Amino acid sequence: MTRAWMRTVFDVQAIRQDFPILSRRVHGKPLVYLDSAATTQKPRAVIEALVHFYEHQNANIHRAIHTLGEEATAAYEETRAKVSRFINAPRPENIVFTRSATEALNLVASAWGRANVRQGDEIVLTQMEHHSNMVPWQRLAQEVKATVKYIGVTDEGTLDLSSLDDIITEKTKLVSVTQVSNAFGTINPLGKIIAAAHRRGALAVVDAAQSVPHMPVDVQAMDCDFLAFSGHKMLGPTGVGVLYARYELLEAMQPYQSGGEMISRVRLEGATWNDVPWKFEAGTPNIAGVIAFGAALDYLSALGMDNVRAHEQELTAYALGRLRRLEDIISYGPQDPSQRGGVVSFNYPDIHPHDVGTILDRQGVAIRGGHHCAQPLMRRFDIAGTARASFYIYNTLEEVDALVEGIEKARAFFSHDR
Ligand code: C6P
Repeated sequence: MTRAWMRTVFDVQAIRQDFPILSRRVHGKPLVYLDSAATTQKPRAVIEALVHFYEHQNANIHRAIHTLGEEATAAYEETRAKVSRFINAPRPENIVFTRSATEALNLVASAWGRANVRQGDEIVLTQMEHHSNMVPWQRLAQEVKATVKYIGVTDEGTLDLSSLDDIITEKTKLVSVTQVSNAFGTINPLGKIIAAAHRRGALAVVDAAQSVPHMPVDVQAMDCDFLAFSGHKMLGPTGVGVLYARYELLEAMQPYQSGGEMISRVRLEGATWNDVPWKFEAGTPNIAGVIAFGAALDYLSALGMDNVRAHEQELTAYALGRLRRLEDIISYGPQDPSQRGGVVSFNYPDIHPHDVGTILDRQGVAIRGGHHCAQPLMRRFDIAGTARASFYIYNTLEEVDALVEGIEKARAFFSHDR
């Protein structure tokens, strides 16, 4: 197979050396990790940052008056500044650390939603949302007697914007949309949707769990009001999420959780709140995780997010081309790689995606099979789930070949079975 067209945007083999786990074997085969949309592997720099913190700096933050506490606080706040630069937020105070993208979205639904969404109001989502960007809004709507409306999905797996002006109306209080579908990889035209929301006076929330790790994201250019993502999907440790919000919104919002850290003064009669963003970070946060997330941001910044995007687009184009040549396979989402992230999602008509995943695992190839926490999207396509391979900076074209060989084996195995 000729690969003369491959543009080498960075040295993938050198990158692979930075990821200790990539040298392990699974069922006697070299690990081919194609499940980065679920969580990415971690480079040595991130693992070492965790160890360094616990070996040299471990202390609680924002309260200690000793050296360790001061160093830990400075390192934690430095990551906040790095996050704000990474997504071009106006200032570090726009960034709230949470446990996950899920918690960031729940924070908005709870702290902003309960105060601003009333009976008869409308919340607009899409049919392709991850459950984390659907269930919190459904619960809010049920609680305050608001209505949830959905932007539909075309047969190609893109958003159907033909009746956008009927869906987003003067009753709409908030529109919350994923930038990239975790299930199909579709990149959504956020500019159009955010502009429509703002024209009607509604706020725009972006679920960026599958975009910030994979492409340059500029919250000011995007003009969103809130944006959520997770550190573990971009080389960082689990247990760290990010909520970006416009400063005035954070100032006007009531706290999400209460307790230590988030207060200014507490009396028996009541309490006043800390400044933004700390009023949204009650209790001891994941200090080591946030600091190590800073190392992940350094790693990605050094590669350049344009390069990350170009690399994934190349892998995706190659994978789509190879999948197209497999008989009977159904591949979901737009076929144009420029309209999708580093995800390919597919099915054989008579084989359950879990079975495809199990056979691939025997070849050392890790993919995800199932509904990908997007059950309404699966229902729209009348399927139980899909098999999904998702790429990142450390994946190679040879690994795409290993995927396709594994798929062919699964196909042969189950044809034999029939
Ligand atoms: N998607 C996947 O395999 P958390 O779990 O909070 O870090 O991320 C939630 C989330 C929110 N939005 C989107 C678009 C996502 O893809 C995810 C996580 C994983 O696709 C786990 S289901």
